[in-house]
Amino acid sequence: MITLYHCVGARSFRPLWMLEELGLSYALKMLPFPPRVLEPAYMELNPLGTVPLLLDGAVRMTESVAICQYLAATHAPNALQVEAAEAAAAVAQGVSPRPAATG
Ligand SMILES: N[C@@H](CCC(=O)N[C@@H](CS)C(=O)NCC(=O)O)C(=O)O
Repeated sequence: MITLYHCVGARSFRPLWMLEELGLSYALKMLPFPPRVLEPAYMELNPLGTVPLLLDGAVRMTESVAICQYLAATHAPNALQVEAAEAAAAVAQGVSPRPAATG
């Protein structure tokens, strides 16, 4: 069973949207923001204190973009899956965080 820890307005919205787009069943754990202050027990689950946190069996992930790629890859085939290498490159380029300025 997939479990997603989420705060309103946080980047955890990315995997939440992905789970909905894929039509997967999951448990959603809503947390107050910031969880490290308003829900200190959460630190036992995620010492980073950040959201998202995705649990899927033995898999534990805390990076929103990587979680979306993981869901697309592991819950294939699906409409969001990318077959061709060129398309995969474009997706990876598109979802990769870019530094604000590289001088
Ligand atoms: N690099 C992570 C960022 C995770 C992150 O910093 N989440 C923020 C919300 S967007 C958070 O939980 N902040 C609360 C805190 O640091 O106490 C990602 O892209 O998913």
